[in-house]
Amino acid sequence: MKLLIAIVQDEDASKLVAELMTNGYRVTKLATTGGFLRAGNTTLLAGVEEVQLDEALAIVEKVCKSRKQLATAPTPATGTSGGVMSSYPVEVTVGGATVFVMDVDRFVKF
Ligand code: 2BA
Repeated sequence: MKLLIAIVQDEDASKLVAELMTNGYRVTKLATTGGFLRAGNTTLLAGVEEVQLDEALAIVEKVCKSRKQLATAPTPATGTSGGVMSSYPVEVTVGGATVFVMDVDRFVKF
C-alpha cells in the first residue's frame, strides 16, 4: 500500500475529494497552511493500493489547476541593528498539486 499526501489549493479541494471518492478512494482532508505564502491550503491523505496509484495521481493532476498569486514576502533579515521590517510583492505560481507518495509498512484498523 502507498500513502498519497497531496497538498492542493483550497479552491480545488472539494472537487478533488468528490472525484477521488466517486472513484472508490478513501480520503482524509486536513486544513493546512503553506510556509511561504502563509495562506491556507488543503492536504489530502489517501491510502491506496499500488495498482491504483497511477489512477489516483491522474485524478489529482486532472483536477488541480495552477494559479498565479501575488504574495507579500518579507525581506530576509540582513542584520541585527535595523529592526525595520520591509516587504515586497512577488508573483508565484501555486500548484496544481504537490504530491508525496510514501510506502506504508503496515495498515490496520481497529
Ligand atoms: P507555500 O509554502 O505557501 O508556497 C506557495 C508557492 O510559493 C509555491 O507553490 C511556490 O510557487 C512558491 N514558493 C514556495 N517557497 C518559495 C521560495 N522559497 N521562494 C520562492 N517561491 C516559493 P507550490 O510549489 O505549488 O507549493 C504549494 C504548497 O505546497 C506550499 O505552499 C506548501 O504548503 C506545499 N509544499 C510545496 N513543496 C513542499 C515541500 N517540498 N515540502 C512540504 N510542503 C511543500
